[in-house]
Amino acid sequence: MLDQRILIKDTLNNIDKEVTLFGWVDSIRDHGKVGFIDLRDRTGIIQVVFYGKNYETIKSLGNEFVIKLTGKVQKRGEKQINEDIETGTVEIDLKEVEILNTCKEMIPIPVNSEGLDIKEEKRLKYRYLDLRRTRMQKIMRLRSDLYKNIREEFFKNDFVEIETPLLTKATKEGARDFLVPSLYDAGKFYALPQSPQQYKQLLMTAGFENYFQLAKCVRGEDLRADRGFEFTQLDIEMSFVDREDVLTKIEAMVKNIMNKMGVKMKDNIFPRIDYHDAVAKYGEDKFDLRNEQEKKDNVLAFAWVLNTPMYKKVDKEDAAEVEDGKNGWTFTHNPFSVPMPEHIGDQIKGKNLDKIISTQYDLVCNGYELGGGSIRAHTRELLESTFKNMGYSKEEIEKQVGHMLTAFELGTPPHGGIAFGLDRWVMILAGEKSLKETIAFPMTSTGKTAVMQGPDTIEESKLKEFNIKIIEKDE
Ligand code: AMO
Repeated sequence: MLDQRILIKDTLNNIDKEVTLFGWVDSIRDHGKVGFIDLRDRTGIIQVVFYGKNYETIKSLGNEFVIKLTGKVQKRGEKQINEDIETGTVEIDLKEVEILNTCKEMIPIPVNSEGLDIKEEKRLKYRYLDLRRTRMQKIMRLRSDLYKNIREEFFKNDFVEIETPLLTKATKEGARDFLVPSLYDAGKFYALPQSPQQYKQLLMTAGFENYFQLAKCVRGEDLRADRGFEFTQLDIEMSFVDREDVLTKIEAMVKNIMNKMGVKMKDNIFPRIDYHDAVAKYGEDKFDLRNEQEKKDNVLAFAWVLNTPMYKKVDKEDAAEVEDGKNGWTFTHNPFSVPMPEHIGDQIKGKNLDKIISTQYDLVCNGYELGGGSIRAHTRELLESTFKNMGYSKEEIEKQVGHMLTAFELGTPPHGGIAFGLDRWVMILAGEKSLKETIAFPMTSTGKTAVMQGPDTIEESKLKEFNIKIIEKDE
């Protein structure tokens, strides 16, 4: 099949030649003796003209039929040129057409529009159709391009890509866990990773020094336009670095990736803003530094937010925080962070918790928190002190992070890292307002999976296998 095929974009190099094209019927305009089919493939759209030939087949065609056709590529007359499509200077004089598959007349959602006015439920139920639209095709390809450029940049800088488990134990990132019952250890549960935080630190213990991963993360937190249960991080960790090393190195790599993708950035050097100044000036620790024109041009304005407090008072409304902070104090970002060197004394003594400043750095872009990270605890004393400061007993610390403490006593180098939200990054690059526009099969706003309608009930026999009993939920 494929050896006969040329792509629509290549018709321009085949003028006056007979070609074979495969694709979908984007639209048909039938004027009786003469008519037009707009044919679409992954590279574009082309106009096909028919003059009565093959009329029986053409009459039975509908939008989104899958067809194979042959015909001659011919130049259009001056007046017929269509500036809106790349192949607008040519058209195909149809010779033969073959139907490879049909499409029901009442297609559930139109695919030749932007799609933003269609109900979310419908778009996600028929996501495979929704993804056919040009806008979604562009975003998915943009995402793929970002991944490619990230990988190239990290490999160039001597990083190694390593995968970490999906079925694991609870990881503390401040949200609630998604649990998976064990089939082989009845009554026990795996937790899906909120991030690969602990594993990436253990990879530093393991001596890899420069690690990255495009990692799936899962968190039970309130859904918002820029937050999903499931998302992807560009996760990074490096050994023998301090805060300045990470900021310098990561900033250079982010700029290289953006430059390669032809993205305009507001600043050559990303501004660094103190957390307290940001909150005083913008009301929160994320902000948009662009002016109106830069917003129209989709310029990216990156900025670092530094010197965030290490601890905060527990928000009693937040179930995860209540669980994490036993004595009313909890971590602001990550319990594995360390304070700035001048605050380590207070940290170890458990003094002035409200004044301890963390090594945490966040990278803000166009009003969103794009990434965050820190220098980590790499000794038993440092990690234990954080948990002690949140009111944990020795036994509780051991149960929570005993495995990390063990590793820290076996030659763990000083290290630090960062993670970026890749869905958010694509969303910003594409100028979209919702993460869902950047994910092939996202969940609905109420947490239902696209197309397949999960979560689902399971049969009684399966429950038995897992040793699980469903009880009525207390209101
Ligand atoms: P943090 O929790 O800040 O850090 O996450 C890093 C980045 O991941 C993105 N992100 C999300 N994107 C979509 N939906 C969500 N629910 C969601 N939650 C987070 C954001 C955020 O900036 N382990 C640390 C990183 C580190 O310290 O190295 C962590 O996960 O863009």
